[in-house]
Amino acid sequence: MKVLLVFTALLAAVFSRTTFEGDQVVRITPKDEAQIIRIQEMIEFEHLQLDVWLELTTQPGHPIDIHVPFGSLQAVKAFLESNGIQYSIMIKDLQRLLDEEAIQTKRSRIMGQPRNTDSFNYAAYHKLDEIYSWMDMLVNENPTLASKIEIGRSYEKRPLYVLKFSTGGSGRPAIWLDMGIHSREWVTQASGIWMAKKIATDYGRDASLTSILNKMDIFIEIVTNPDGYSYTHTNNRMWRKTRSINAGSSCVGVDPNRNWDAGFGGAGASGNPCTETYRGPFAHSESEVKAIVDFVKSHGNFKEFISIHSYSQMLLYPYGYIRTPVPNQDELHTLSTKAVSALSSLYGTKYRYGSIIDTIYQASGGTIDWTYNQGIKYSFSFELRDTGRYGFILPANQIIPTAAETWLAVMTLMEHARDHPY
Ligand code: BHK
Ligand code: ZN
Repeated sequence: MKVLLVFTALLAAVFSRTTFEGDQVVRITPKDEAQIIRIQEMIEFEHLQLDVWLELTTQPGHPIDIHVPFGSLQAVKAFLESNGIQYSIMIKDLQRLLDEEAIQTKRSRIMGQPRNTDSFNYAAYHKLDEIYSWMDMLVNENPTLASKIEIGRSYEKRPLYVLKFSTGGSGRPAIWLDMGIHSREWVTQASGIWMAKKIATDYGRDASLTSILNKMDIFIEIVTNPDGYSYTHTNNRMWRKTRSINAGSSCVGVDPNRNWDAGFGGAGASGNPCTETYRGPFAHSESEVKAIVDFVKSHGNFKEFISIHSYSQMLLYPYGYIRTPVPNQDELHTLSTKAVSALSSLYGTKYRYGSIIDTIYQASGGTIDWTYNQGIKYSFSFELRDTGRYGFILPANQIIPTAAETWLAVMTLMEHARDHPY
């Protein structure tokens, strides 16, 4: 009997979904360097199980959002108060927000399986198999424009699919877009779906997109981290990293945005597998990263690379691992001004922009630093909505507005690449 009980408990531990009842997301605003150091110490205290959602910058006066488990709340608040550090509660009960999201997702499913990409619900979050079925429908409906390429397999052997939009030619200059390299950033995959549909719809109708596609190919990897994405649906909505097993550690996963061979192992990443910014054992150790590396190298003609994250509303360009400005920083900055202004023209959404290291913080081993160093001089990263009210749990009714406004910025970036061949 006792053995059975222990076994049942073990099973529950292995298969149960992580819940977040009473957990809060706390926004902390340090007023000086000393407070930043205290906060950093608190984050590194593993026992508290803190998960940094957003570090705006490591400068005084800029907020940090931290997901605090229920069991650590008292200790964290006492610590902050005793150090005179200002904080506010962004999310009062994380699980309540997740339950609401799950209800919305279920509600959207009563429509049943869509028969084509027109009846697909773009205003809802979808599971991996639904997204993969949607890809097949899109390709079937647009056989002369769209195709699907499997560029590799994830750690758990899921296919890594890239949609290719091409009107012909061979080895044309190309534009890359990826979403969901951090699996919990759900609005990014959802926006990717919307954008791919937009491309299929607008080709031959919208003059600017048509002229882009008459010169260049567009590649989109919508679910860049499918193992993580699947895990966010089945086990832990807040999963960020890959799902690879780390030798000598019980902690799972590598941060795929610290795993690239650009300043790999430097400041702005962690060597501890139990952190959310673990860089991995070596550069390109993650098959999800390696697949893109191999694809980009063998293609050899990518001119623009756009990697999409959420949240915090920012448009970023290299570098993240060093302070040295890139040679075409002025061009990237001016272009960012234009892109952000196009974005805000739709709903007034405000974006900050600049280099990664100046705008967020030092981050080594990041995607667009590697692509830039490969010679892709139009390398950008977005951080989509919002600025923290919902964070990663952005309500589904914001998917289409987010995708539509972002698309205006993406079009601006693509038009620039079209008009400045190199
Ligand atoms: C974005 C692009 C390049 C380097 C860093 C970032 C910020 C990103 C990160 O990897 O720390 C923050 C994040 O996931 C939320 O999208
Ligand atoms: Zn991210």
